[in-house]
Amino acid sequence: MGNRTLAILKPDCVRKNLIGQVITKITEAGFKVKGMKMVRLTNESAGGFYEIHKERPFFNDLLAYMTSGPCVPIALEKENAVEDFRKLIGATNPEQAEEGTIRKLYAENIEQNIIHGSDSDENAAIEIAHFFSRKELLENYSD
Ligand code: FUP
Repeated sequence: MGNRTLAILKPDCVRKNLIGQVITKITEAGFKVKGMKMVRLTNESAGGFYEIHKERPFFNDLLAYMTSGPCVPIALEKENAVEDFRKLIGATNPEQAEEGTIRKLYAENIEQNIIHGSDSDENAAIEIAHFFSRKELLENYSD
């Protein structure tokens, strides 16, 4: 069971000025912030991050959206981080997300869905490394 996950507060979260509310939800759910920065993704960086979706019909739109403004990647720590965080954010499509989840509360639609959460421990490690150097994290993580 892993204890790390990567969140990204996506460009619509930043545009709607919801950074504070969403981080409050995350920390109230028991996650500790271990790394955080505001970045404007390039096409190359967003394309690498969503490499798995590159053959999907929504890929170009997804890249246009993810590069449309700054976003906030956050490295998080908690026991059972990946699964607990996916529960907290809710289904990819906010219409299908459970009441009280971050996407149900704040997301517009399946594309502009406010927040990302890693879907496995393996991907959490890869995604955290996409945004944070080992040195940046070494000082912040307890293990
Ligand atoms: P999630 O793991 O919940 O972020 O969802 P996915 O990895 O399946 O999808 C990644 C992102 O692609 C979503 F957050 C939004 C976008 N997407 C679409 O725009 N349309 C789709 O049909 C599916 C995903």
